[in-house]
Amino acid sequence: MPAVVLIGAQWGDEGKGKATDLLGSRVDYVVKFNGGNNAGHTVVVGDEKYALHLLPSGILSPGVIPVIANGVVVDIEVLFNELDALSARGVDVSRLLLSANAHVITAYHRTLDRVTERFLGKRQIGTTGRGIGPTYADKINRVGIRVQDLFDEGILRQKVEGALDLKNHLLVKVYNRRSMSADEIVDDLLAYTDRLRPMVADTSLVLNRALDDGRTVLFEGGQATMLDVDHGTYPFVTSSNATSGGASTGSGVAPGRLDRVIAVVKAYTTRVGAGPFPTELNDESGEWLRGRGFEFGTTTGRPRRTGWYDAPIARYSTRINGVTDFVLTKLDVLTGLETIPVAVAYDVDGTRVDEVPVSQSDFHHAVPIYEELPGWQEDISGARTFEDLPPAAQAYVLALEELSGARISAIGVGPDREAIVVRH
Ligand code: 2SA
Ligand code: GDP
Ligand code: MG
Repeated sequence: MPAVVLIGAQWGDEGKGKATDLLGSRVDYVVKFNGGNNAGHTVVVGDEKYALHLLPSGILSPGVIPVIANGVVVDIEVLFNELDALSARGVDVSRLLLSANAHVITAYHRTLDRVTERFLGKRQIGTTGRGIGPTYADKINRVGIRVQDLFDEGILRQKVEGALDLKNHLLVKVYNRRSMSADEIVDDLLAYTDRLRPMVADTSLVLNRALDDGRTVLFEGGQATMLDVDHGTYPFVTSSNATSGGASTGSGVAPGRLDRVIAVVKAYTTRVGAGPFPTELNDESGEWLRGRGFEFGTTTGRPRRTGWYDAPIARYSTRINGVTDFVLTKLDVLTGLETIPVAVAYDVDGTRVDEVPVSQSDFHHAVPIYEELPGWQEDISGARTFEDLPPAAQAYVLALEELSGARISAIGVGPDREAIVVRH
């Protein structure tokens, strides 16, 4: 498996960090291709728990070269804070490569993210406040700052001044805030250039050469399919392509070179931030799932919204991403239920709909049509083979596989690195 893409099938936090870490021992490169420090991946290694935001999860595997590719937006201060924190815990971070073409999150992007959310009031997206949206907006508007700009002070100053002009107008006239100083922003960025220089590379060239040489590359998606700016629940999405196509544009490795697409899917559903969520539970069952699954944001600590498994979303993910395999996570969280509802389709204004509706307003009021599957009471966290699972848990997995459109190759039964059942 020379090039593998690993993405989230739902609204994020499916356990991609753990899945990447698991594959990490078998790959040579782990590439982050979208998003920035809005991501939050928790990886548990023995007694140690690591929360990664900007860095690819592969940083924890000795021998793996972690790569931050061109599709990522990088907050340089956060980058060094995360590297320093890992170094202090004995992790070797010296192998990291950073694309010269990745865009840089500056102080004005963070400020704009927060003031825009406040301004939106009831219509807010519930962003992580890390400056992600404004940085991608500048990229598309062609007024972004790229990593390579940090190595030419004249160009950097020109670009920051150009980008700030209109923003200061907005900040002062519309948002009633103080204007920001271009000089301060430039000085802050320049302070990092010496430390950045050795890690900056043409990462597309590095990765393509690695594939030419028969190396294995894992592309690790941030956020997830339903948060993708094109295919998610727009406008309640993040501002990048979190689907498998993003692995190509976000890294400069052509689509034809990608061999497998692994989608990580939770045995139920969660979402952080605003937007439609048909199977959401606003009752004790929802509280129960949040408590048992410890569903709180890795980056912001926000409680995650919780609900039952939504098979139309899994099927949609299979279609949009070309999923070849699913990793089903957190099956252990469902232990103890008498029966487990699974959404197999929606009722939209009295009509049964089997696919995710293309109309957002239809999706907003889609009512799930549930099938009840038998639950199990046994602790499954020690299961290491499919046969170790109780018959009802096996049947649950097989039913989801049938409904979701691709094989389930591995099953998570606990947060630990070893708590996994590998089937294929
Ligand atoms: P943004 O900040 O512009 O990307 O926010 C836009 C929407 O995308 C959602 N989003 C996320 N959803 C789930 N997990 C994410 N990462 C963290 C985690 C989140 C956290 O792993 O727990 O700690 O709160 C993530 N990042 C962005 C976000 O909620 C908005 O709906
Ligand atoms: P990511 O953003 O997709 O990497 O996921 P997060 O790390 O934000 O959230 C997933 C959480 O579930 C983390 O706290 C993981 O330690 C935990 N986790 C992953 N797989 C399993 C599993 O199979 N069972 C349980 N109980 N927890 C898991
Ligand atoms: Mg997460």
